[in-house]
Amino acid sequence: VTDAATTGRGTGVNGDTKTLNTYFSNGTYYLYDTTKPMSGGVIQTATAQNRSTLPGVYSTDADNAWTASNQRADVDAHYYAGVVYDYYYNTHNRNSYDNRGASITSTVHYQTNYNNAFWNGSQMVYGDGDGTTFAPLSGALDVVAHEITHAVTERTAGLQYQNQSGALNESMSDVFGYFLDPNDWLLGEDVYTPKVSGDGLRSLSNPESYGQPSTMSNYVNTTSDNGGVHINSGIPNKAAYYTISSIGKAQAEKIYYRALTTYLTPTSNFSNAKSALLQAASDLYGSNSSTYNAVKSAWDRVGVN
Ligand code: ASN
Ligand code: ZN
Ligand code: CA
Repeated sequence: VTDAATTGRGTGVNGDTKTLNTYFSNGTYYLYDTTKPMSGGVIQTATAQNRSTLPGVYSTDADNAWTASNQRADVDAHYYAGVVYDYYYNTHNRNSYDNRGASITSTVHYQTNYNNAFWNGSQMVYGDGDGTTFAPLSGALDVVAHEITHAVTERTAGLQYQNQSGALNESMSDVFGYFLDPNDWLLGEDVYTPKVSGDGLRSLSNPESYGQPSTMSNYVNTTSDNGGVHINSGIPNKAAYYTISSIGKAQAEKIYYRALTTYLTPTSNFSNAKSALLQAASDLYGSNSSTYNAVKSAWDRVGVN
């Protein structure tokens, strides 16, 4: 009878305080958000307790003040999942990754010193990092947006995770990471090398600074990393940088979302992505618009025909 949606507060990975949508049941508080218009779906956050079993156990707290040091990763995974849900709902009228209000589950404290995060086809998973290469990875909004966008891509374009379609899959996650966190062109700067300031995992504006190509002439043919999906993503990422710099985020995010959900397919390559984005730009702004021409110019500049 005392079960209720509640509002708590917590401390994030980088020491910031945020308000949390929580739930009170049987004398305990949960990172369990029932406030979204998900028709039964929830945003819920669990801990793997430094083991590998997923989803692990619910993150709980006795007094709804989530301020312990080992709760920081839980706080940010939960809070940023809500931010990303709200972005897709408010900006793109999309209700969760499946557009049917599916619950969004996150697990933090995966394994020990784990320097990565991923979408496993059912949920988000975040390592704590080793403290040198990474801080707990849920502490970066762009990382959370990157991983949840993998779920959106899986349920829409379905871009196969290899070679050019895989690099496009990666790029879409980075580009939506930017749309959620547009203060810089870096991905993951809030959790990458916590002892070094000013760097990130990748850069949309300067892919070369993190070892990625930004033109087709430097495309990397490799069998590692599923055919270089985290390498050649630099090429579509640079095209996105040129596009956004030219037309602004508000138009670019509409074009990218429409291309991802309407025109891209599992086997799309870079040339197909250029066509998909141009078709989306034409639909939204006209084929004689400066917006359309900016998208074309962006892909021309990275050498995609
Ligand atoms: N963090 C990586 C990514 O989302 C995990 C992976 O390689 N799939 O791309
Ligand atoms: Zn990814
Ligand atoms: Ca960023």
